[in-house]
Amino acid sequence: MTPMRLTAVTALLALGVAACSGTTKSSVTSAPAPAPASSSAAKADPNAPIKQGLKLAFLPKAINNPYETIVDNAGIEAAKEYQGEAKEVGPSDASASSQISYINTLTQQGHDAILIAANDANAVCGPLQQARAKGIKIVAYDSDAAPECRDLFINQASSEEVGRSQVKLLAGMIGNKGDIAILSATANATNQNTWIKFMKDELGKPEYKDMKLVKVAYGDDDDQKSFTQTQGLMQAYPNLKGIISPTTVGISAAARYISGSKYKGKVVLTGLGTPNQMRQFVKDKTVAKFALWNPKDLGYLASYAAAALVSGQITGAEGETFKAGKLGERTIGKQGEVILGPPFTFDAANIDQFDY
Ligand code: RAM
Repeated sequence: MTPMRLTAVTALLALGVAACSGTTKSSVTSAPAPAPASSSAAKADPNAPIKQGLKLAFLPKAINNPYETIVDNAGIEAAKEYQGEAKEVGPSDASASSQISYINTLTQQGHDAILIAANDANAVCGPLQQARAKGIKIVAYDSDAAPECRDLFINQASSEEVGRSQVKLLAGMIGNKGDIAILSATANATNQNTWIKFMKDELGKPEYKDMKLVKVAYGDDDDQKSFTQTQGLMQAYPNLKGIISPTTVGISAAARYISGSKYKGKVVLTGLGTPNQMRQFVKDKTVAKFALWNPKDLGYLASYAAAALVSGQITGAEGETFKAGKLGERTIGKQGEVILGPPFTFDAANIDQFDY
């Protein structure tokens, strides 16, 4: 953070403290409303250099989620390429309100940007708005916050493509026929809920008329809960033919359960997983195919996008472009969304080529 920014933030903080001491409850609620990203008064300067010494913080859904760790570590490494500093802080569970206190602390510490995989699109909105009012840029990645509360959303893949391709993947393995279930993350997760919406839409097509979605279960991106939920699905739906688990935590827990049960070879499991977590279940034939993107690239892209925002290369408006290091030039789409790329399908033939 530059000295000028620091002074401004310090002054704002001092003002905030002064305003808070001795105020009534009602007067505390009048935080200034920041302008939405698209109406930003600042003009983008694509040739502006990346500012030196940027301070970024990654706030994942939960710090003990191996997927989020890969993403954030890659973002932290990327910051070194442009002489910035990045760190990861976050809650140990992915519940709706678990990130709020972290946002407040990061705001007080005066970071240049907060990057967040939101556990709940709306629960984090107020605190994020307060951060923006202090000049902090907000980049959502992996799981979006409400668009009016962030400057950009770095999406790992087109949400529609993820949702529809997951159904196609499972349908291909069960001959488009039978009862199926979804084992999701938390009930509030923006990314999973968007994918599930497209899965349901895909399932409405005539070619899937013999496939029936009997249940959407939630493992809360908690390994043990996901394991137990899988067990519960098997018991409640004896005719189950397939499960889609669009969460790396869910699919690995479900695979672990199935691999040691009588359902191995009978119930087809697919979803989104990391090759390193899924390798043993592909090798032991519990799982034939699943999908993902490169989580390292997601963190890398988010890191560069935050740096471009803070440096004024972009403001978050549709059509602006920025250079994301080794990933090349990227363009901002509608509603501040930047898409990493298409999902990739892993199977026994290719899984050993990947190490993440
Ligand atoms: C889990 C999380 C994350 C999601 C991946 C696929 O790790 O829910 O948000 O993107 O799965």
